[in-house]
Amino acid sequence: MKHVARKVGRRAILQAAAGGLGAAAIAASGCGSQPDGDRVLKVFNWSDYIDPAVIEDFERMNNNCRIVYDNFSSDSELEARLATGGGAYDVVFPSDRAMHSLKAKGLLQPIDHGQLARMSNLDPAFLNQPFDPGNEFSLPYFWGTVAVGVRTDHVPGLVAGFEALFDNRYRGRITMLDDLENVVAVVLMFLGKELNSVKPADLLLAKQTLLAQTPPVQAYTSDAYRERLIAGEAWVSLGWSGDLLQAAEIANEPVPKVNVVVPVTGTLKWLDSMAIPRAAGEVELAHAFLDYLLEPEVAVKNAEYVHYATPNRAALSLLSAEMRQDESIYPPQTTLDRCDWLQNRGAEIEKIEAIWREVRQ
Ligand code: N2P
Repeated sequence: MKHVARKVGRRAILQAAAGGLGAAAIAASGCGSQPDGDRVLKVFNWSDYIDPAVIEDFERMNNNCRIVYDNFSSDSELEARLATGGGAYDVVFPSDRAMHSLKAKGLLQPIDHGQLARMSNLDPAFLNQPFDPGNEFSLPYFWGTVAVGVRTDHVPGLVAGFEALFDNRYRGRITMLDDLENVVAVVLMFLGKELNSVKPADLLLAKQTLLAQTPPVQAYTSDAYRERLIAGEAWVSLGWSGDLLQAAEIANEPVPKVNVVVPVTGTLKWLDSMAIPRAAGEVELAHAFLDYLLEPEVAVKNAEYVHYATPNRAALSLLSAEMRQDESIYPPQTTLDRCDWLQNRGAEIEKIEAIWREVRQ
């Protein structure tokens, strides 16, 4: 597989992944062809979220160290794995809303800024976030939005927001993220409410809307929607911007079939970070990997592969104009002004969890 992927490039990798072989398997297979170095770096990341060539390059440039690369599909999966010590990971990629709990539970270790030569490449606008003042435990990796992927060959007319997700005409063809906070936020926005609301009346309406939507939902998934959209199995998918754009890139040859809608009325925005678990064994190599990902050429290559927005200012100026001007990746300021982050709702999160239990039972 790796052989094919290397020979014919990125599109083939994406297509191969669409054909059932996950990016994790591809990336992991990239380690096998080289004589193993002494060191193994264990990386735990969301699916379809790194250019496999970046992994291979890092291995080659670091005495043929080996990267073991696994995927998770939710923040809770990441936290559970770190809490039980499973995987013994050296580098992980939590989202903004996960940081509070990972830090509070002591699951991350401070990043030694002195071991990083390229931190200044990062846009200060993405540093020093409320979830990690001073970037003691995290560095920004990518940011993006929650968006809707639409199969235009099956869904007529213009979809402008979240409405198609709740349209009975697409019964059995809708996929939703398997992510309670993202989904409840989206329903609240669809209902014209504040996405972080914990008001009982708002949450009751959100629950009723989600329960009514359950029959038309084909699947709750945080990774397989990409393949389902490409295959035309799903017609309307709630997903993360870059994954939907990866689907569009593949599906839209030779004719456009997938459109990515970032609602101009606003949506959820998020920022994922790179972090080093408390229990990491290869701390120095982990820092070297973080620093490598901050290298502008590497960050550009990675951004062009994953189709997410880079917080790396030095990389942004090297990005192709096509990508830089793509408003599904970098929404216009007017849209961003109407977007919001998930807030840490403390114990109130139990109300959201209770809704999710009913919807997913
Ligand atoms: C990449 C998923 C992005 C994660 N497949 C959103 N936090």
